[in-house]
Amino acid sequence: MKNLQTIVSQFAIKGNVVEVRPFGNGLINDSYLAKTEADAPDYLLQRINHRIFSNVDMLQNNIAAVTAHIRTKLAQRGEQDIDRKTLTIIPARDGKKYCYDGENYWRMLLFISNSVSCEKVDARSAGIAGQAFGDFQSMLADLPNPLGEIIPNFHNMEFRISQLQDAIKANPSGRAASVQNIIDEVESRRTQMCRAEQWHRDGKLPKRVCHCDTKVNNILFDSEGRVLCVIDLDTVMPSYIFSDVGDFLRTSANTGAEDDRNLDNVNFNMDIFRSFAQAYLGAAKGFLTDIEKNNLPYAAALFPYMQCVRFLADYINGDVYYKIQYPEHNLVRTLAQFKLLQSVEQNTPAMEQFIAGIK
Ligand code: GN1
Ligand code: MG
Repeated sequence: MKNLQTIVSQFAIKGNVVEVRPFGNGLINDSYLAKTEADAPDYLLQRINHRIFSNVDMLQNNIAAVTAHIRTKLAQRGEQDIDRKTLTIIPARDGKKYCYDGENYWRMLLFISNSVSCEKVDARSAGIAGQAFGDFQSMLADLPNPLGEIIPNFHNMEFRISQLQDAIKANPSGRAASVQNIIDEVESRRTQMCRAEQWHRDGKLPKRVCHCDTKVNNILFDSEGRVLCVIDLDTVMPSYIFSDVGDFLRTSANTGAEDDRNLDNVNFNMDIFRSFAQAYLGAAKGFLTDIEKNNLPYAAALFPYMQCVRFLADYINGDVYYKIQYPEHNLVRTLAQFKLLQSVEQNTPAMEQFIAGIK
């Protein structure tokens, strides 16, 4: 890997960089904070994971389109301090939105100063997140040109099922027979869970600009706990709004861990659902259709189901996609996601009632 200072010098930044050091704990890209002298801004240098994001032009063009649009919206609203309320791509000196050093792809962002993120969700922060992700989708609802689908079929349930079927057929690990029960559980819900794709084909359900990685730690807050902006825009792409609702609830409304061995820990937290859903619907009501609004409970089920299918396929494939910490890790994850799904199913009538009561 080239010297980091040399890479930094490829970008059109202001000020003298005095230090470049590793920053944050992202699992996909590597991030470095480039600190400058005096009052010049600091920067975030990132090495792009080219194995996952193979089309770097599309990746950076998507992010540029999204952030430019948000910037315009914020200015129209009369917001101050816009550089801390959306990401800013710093171009390379040759004008490109990234730089290639012969081995790695790099990008530079303006560093958002004095910000914090939150890791644990309670009912209050779930409401803040619902508002933030709803507002994010809302600002992008009239983006003029379609974004590239950076990971094709990322949240396409039919595609994820076909990957599972391929895994079962090939059965490279020889594990398929041992997980027949859970395969049957998946199969019995298939048509119901694939209905988003069917609605889309029937022209009833639109794709919109979605974030597609709505973990709570992808929101930055200022020191007073107010939302600054939504970050980690790598997976922003056209999807059903269910992606952002469903993956937030999957990660935040689970009372246990994604890979909990003790299934008694894993339940769906309705307080978090209510708080998130109310705030999200408030922020997104300007563009949501009835089919989208009424199916938030379906979104809550779809994502544990999809993740169960993805972990199960990887288990049968012999653990080729997700990093594992022990041999049965993907099976443990599969069962924990399935337990979460069952808890969501039990809570579905209550969720539907709650949604129907929101005007
Ligand atoms: C991966 O690495 P992370 O947590 O950002 C995966 C998500 C899954 C998640 C499950 C590109 O995301 O889709 O929901 O693991 N990202 C990709 O933990 O496959
Ligand atoms: Mg991510």
